[in-house]
Amino acid sequence: MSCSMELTNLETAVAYMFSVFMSKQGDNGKMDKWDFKEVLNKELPSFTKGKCGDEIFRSVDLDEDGYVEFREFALLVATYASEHADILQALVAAYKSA
Ligand SMILES: [Ca+2]
Repeated sequence: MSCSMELTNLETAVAYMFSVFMSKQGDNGKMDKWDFKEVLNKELPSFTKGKCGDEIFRSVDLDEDGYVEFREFALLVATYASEHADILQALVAAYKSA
């Protein structure tokens, strides 16, 4: 195993996803609805366009505790990626041309 801390692009993407969650989690280690909706608008607008933040929150909060845990957040991102090939292709094209 390498001792280098150089990250691959995929590791960077996963680390960024975790850092987004960490920046908005409360003292209980979870994201409340207000911060979750802010993250949706700021970080995932391509996937959430035209959708209701409250509905997304209800579908993401799998244990129905009123908060989003990292596991629930990661599942949301993975679900968006796996179920929206059209959006992903547009994002990849934009990424490659940047
Ligand atoms: Ca929850």
